[in-house]
Amino acid sequence: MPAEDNIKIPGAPSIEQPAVEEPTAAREPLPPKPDQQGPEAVSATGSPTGAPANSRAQSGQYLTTAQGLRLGDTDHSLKAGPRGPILLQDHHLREKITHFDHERIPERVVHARGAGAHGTFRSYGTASKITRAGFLAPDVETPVFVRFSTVLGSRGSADTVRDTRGFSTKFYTDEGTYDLVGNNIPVFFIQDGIKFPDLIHAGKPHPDREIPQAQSAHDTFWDFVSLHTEAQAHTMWNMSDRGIPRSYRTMEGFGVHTFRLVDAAGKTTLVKFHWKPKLGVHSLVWEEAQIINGMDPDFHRRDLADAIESGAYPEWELGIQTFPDTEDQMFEGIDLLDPTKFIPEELAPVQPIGLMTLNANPTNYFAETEQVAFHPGHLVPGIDVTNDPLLQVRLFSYLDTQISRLGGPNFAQIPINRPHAPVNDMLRDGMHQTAVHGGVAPYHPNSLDGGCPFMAGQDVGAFVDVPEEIAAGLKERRNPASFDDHFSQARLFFRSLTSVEQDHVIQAYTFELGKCYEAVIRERQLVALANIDAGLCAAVAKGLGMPAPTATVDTPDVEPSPAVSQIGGKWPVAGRVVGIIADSEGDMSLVAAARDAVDAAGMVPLVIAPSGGVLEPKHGPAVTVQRSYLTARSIEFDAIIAAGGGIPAADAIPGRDAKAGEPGATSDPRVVLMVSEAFRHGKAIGAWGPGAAVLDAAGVPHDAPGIISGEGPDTVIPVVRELLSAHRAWERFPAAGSVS
Ligand code: HDE
Repeated sequence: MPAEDNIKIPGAPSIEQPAVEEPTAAREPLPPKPDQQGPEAVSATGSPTGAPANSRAQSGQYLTTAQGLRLGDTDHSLKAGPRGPILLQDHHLREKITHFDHERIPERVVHARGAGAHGTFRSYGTASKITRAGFLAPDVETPVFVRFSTVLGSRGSADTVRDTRGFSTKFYTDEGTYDLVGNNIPVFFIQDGIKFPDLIHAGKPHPDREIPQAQSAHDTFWDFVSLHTEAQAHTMWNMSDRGIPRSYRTMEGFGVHTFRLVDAAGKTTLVKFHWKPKLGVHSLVWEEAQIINGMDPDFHRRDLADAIESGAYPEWELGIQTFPDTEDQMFEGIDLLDPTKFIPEELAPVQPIGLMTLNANPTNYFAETEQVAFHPGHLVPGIDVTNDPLLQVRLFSYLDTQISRLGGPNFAQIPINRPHAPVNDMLRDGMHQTAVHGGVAPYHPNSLDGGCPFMAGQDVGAFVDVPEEIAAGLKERRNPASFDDHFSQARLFFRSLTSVEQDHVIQAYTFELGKCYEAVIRERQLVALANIDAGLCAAVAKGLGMPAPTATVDTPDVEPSPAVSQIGGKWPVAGRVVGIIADSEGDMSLVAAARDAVDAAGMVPLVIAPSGGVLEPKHGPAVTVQRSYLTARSIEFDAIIAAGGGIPAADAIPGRDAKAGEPGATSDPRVVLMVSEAFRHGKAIGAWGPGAAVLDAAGVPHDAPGIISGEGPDTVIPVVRELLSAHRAWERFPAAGSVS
């Protein structure tokens, strides 16, 4: 290192600096013992995960204690005779039980429920004009770890609740770790971080009974957001389909706050970060989401892991909206420091700057997804923060929370948190210290360790805080006047949606408020809705059986932003799940052809039959069954093909005109339920042969939108694929007729 970059103490004699190796570099932990060397790690389904060989899979020849002592018995405690008491001297028993007793760590106070994946980020280089961040230079590839999450629920709660989703990305760059800790919604409930405990206490289960779990449909949440009206815009996004994503793979991500990019000359640009999923932005419908919570609470976690394992790697483009770093930090009348506001893409287009691909599942949930520690203050040269008062509080909170969650200040040494850039800090000791630091002078300035480590200049990659001029005023607890408008962005979002999406919003408010016991809370929230949109208010009030109030504030009119709508466009169908209902009566060569065609289109075919095993047909080849009528439910499938589903002829009473489920019915009631749910949820449904009768039994008109009844897979599968690229048959949903 150049000596001139070294310590400078005014008035002190300069210290001659010999070129020495840095003695304080942390020593790597000792390598695992030969017995602990695991084979290549494999996932639960048997495929390699790509985890390192020393991932400590259970592979050694003999079981040992934590001290490496080989064990002859781990099933019986050491007792005074076979019926006698257990002896305190049983070291193995004590070690085993003590370790077990301490297996749990505190879950995250928010975002406790999550799923993670490894991947890479490749920069297009388009941002390098405005930032000196090395990982944003052209064609640089950076390893990443991403954790998606819900906010309100406990670690074991269900995935498809109505909630905001976290979208956190750790970029392991050569210049230090950069964390982009965002959400799937571009605005936030509060403008100042000091309100965060209030917001979360209101959203979490009631403190007396600890219910409801992972829900906003309860009195305390609506009490808070109806009183604290700056929360209305974010609440509106949560009540839209954004609150119930189809998959983590089909979510947008947003940095929410305005950040600052800095180029090599120190010139700054304000930016907002966006993640755009290559598969498009798609959601569940509310009834579907509720059924999933019971049928498969791990729906999103499973979807992400299955897609990665099958090679359908999810991808997102990272993009930025850029704004001049002006003195007032306003853009088109919107305060860039107000995190309850977003900037419509029509006003500031999102410019792509790189592509992220998630291509490996974690090897161990606890070690990686649970122990990963994100922090908006993990910055790299070229990216800096702004004075957004929500971001400012986050800069304190994330480091602080890890100290209780991960048991001390050394969490950066946990493998998933270790930077890929060389670390040469002067942090020492503390709980869970695993580094063996050399040297005698972990302080600065020093002469004993040769003065090392030296201070870097910007030319060798030092982080330089932007020397921002602050227009100081009074020291006071007050917001700027530009934070006062609480309703215009909720109006902007609602009026930008299509009529079908608006109907979903109306249904969501009506459901959530319908779960509130206190009439005064429902009344107060209806006033907030009146301030947002009179038609929305009237429709929700009607559903609640309450009078619609009039507006209390004069909300400014806004230009809609069609970019926020999820409807329209065609998207890749990779990884979409197609259920094929079959039974031994049908022509199995058509079922096999359908399965192969779905597979060839990059989708996942699952054959559903009366029982598991292999379907031995009357016609055609035997086909392996993936789901039985007992284990299948419509929610698992993005589209359904009915190629069977009848009750075996022997069980039906010929000629009897019976309703589904009654003796003599010709379709299994579980299949009828599956098809009628898929119909209600706007899913593509194809049918041929005996499957056509299932449509009749489910009351599905053959000519309804999104229904294709044909001769076999050749005519049906291409149409189903085309329908799936639009996600749902939107024409089947009612539109919000009563909205202004
Ligand atoms: Fe967080 N948030 N947050 N948050 N947040 C945490 O940090 C907090 C906010 C977000 O996958 C905690 O490590 C405060 C906005 C995500 O591990 C905690 C405030 C946004 C995650 C915390 C906010 C987020 C967290 C809990 C108001 C979107 C999951 C565990 C000032 C831009 C990270 C942890 C993961 C997690 C505090 C507001 C996103 C307690 C005080 C705004 C995605 O530190």
